[in-house]
Amino acid sequence: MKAMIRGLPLAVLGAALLAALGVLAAWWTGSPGAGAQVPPVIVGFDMNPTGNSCPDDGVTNCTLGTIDPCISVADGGSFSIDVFLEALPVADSILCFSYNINWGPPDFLDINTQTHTSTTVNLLAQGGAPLDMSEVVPDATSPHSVTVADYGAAEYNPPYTHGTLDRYSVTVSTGTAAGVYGLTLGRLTLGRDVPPTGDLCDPTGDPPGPGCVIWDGSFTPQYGLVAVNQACPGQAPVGGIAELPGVSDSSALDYIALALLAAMVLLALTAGAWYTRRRRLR
Ligand SMILES: [Ca+2]
Ligand SMILES: [Ca+2]
Repeated sequence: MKAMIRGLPLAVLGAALLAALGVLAAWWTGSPGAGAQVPPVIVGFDMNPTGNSCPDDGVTNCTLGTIDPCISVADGGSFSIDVFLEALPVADSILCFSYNINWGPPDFLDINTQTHTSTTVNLLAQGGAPLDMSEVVPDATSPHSVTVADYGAAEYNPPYTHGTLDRYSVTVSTGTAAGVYGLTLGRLTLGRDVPPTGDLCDPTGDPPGPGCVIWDGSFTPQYGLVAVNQACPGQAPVGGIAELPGVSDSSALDYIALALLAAMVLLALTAGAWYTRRRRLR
């Protein structure tokens, strides 16, 4: 019995050290909360383009301001929106992009103008054979189909990790009933020239590529909202990469793992000191 009691601190010390090593190994090797997780590419609507700009100098990253989930506007009113990109892999090679903007019913929106240049992926300003096959504007009927491609060689992206993909000016149809309406993005693909990894945002492609997170009217929380003749629902705008879904969660798990590790080490040191003191007293 005495030997068992005397052995207890050693057992506690060993268990604590093993537990600490286990936590450290789990954290290091990429179990949930691994620090090495690659953030997903985010594509979505910013309902107020203020602060979004791309210098297009081939060096300076684009600027992405606050991502506004909603705009409040009277029927008949006009405003601009951006389709934005966040967490684009550096030095990727986007050769084309395509998507649909969907709205309604009701058919509450007209798209007046579209701009596919001065953006993060400025294919139309690159060499080769750029081609804009997007639906013409004005476009008064959903969906609005966008396809921009470079049929020449791929030019690798400048070190742009975020910014805008396109900008639109739109008008809410006169007589639209008061309500909150959402825009959604469909058939989104960022075609790349780096086989066999597949196209970005296209998990069903051949080969399948990594999917993207789409911040639109179907996302939780909702983005791409147009509040007609009423205020936007209570929803605070968020800014840039700090709000990347998944990243903050994994960071939180990393912190929990580190805290557990610290607690285990402290326990091990305490047990060790107690055991040493007991041996000295004997
Ligand atoms: Ca904005
Ligand atoms: Ca259309």
